[in-house]
Amino acid sequence: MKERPSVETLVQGILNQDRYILSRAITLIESQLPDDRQAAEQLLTQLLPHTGNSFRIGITGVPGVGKSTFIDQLGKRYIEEGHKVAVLAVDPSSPIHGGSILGDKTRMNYLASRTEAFIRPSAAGETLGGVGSKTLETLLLCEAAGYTRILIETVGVGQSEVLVQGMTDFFLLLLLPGAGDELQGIKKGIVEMADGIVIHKADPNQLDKARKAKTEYQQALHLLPLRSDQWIPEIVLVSSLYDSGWNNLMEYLAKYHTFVLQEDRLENRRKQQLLQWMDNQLKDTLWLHFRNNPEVILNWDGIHSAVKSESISVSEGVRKLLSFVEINNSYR
Ligand SMILES: Nc1nc2c(ncn2[C@@H]2O[C@H](COP(=O)(O)OP(=O)(O)O)[C@@H](O)[C@H]2O)c(=O)[nH]1
Ligand SMILES: [Mg+2]
Repeated sequence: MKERPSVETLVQGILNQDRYILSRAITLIESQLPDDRQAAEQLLTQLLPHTGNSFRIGITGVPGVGKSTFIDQLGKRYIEEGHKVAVLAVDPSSPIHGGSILGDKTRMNYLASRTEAFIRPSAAGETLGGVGSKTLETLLLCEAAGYTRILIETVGVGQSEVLVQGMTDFFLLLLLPGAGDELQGIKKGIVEMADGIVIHKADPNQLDKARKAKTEYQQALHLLPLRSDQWIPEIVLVSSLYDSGWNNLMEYLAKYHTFVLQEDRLENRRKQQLLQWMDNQLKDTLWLHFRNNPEVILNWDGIHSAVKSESISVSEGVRKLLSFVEINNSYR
């Protein structure tokens, strides 16, 4: 293992838009070692003033809907507009640096060959909040390194889409033509989270189905309560294979971007997100603190068995476990 560059070297390298240094810094962010954690925090604090200057787009949908292929196309268009594009992928079901991202890279041929693009899988942490907070920190580093479009791919499983929605400015849901929610394995609630929907793989021979799906989802969207920011999500038909629908989509994204840049909307959304992150991290930290308490560890199985065999109630089990840590008495 090569020695870690100093925080100062990392800061300078990132501000100079050095991709190698950016990679090293992300590795540091992902490290669980206490020393590294401390360095990572210093790094982030120093870079924070240089962050925030990107349009952050989250892309979700079931495996196989074509997210990676779509991102390659989207990234290409942004590069043609003069942007630098970072692609992060969050897949809590795959181990760090393993599995699906290798497959994903082969779907991102264009981006993989461009120096204006940076592709990085996001490490799976131990806790859900862990996965998300590393991705958020990685996103911030990419911004400091001059990336102006950040695309985050996430699989619509587990809670990853909630986390990714919580760190992006625009959350895009990719759906397939000709299948209802249930068939697509889309969880209830994801449609509500979306700032826009793409019916993907709307190839020429799928257009009828795609239009029908659009009508159905439009009806579903109409039933949702009006959003507090007044934005009305729309549905765009896109085929990445046939290169169609892209002008509409690019216009739509630009329209949203203009919209959020007005009246502090973006700023408010990001502030809201930050507070949410803090709460999540606090919950995770409290939970880890609790679970690592020696007495809790010692008594964990016994109390669980007691609840299972109904010799004590759930509340009593909770009370007993909490009695090992110092938590305000009002919870007991
Ligand atoms: N027919 C069609 N197939 C597509 C389109 N976009 C992607 N695909 C294919 O869908 C499959 C899954 O794509 P991928 O990008 O890996 O999906 P992901 O799992 O959501 O990231 C691949 O075989 C792609 O070639 C499209 O617009 N039309
Ligand atoms: Mg993929």
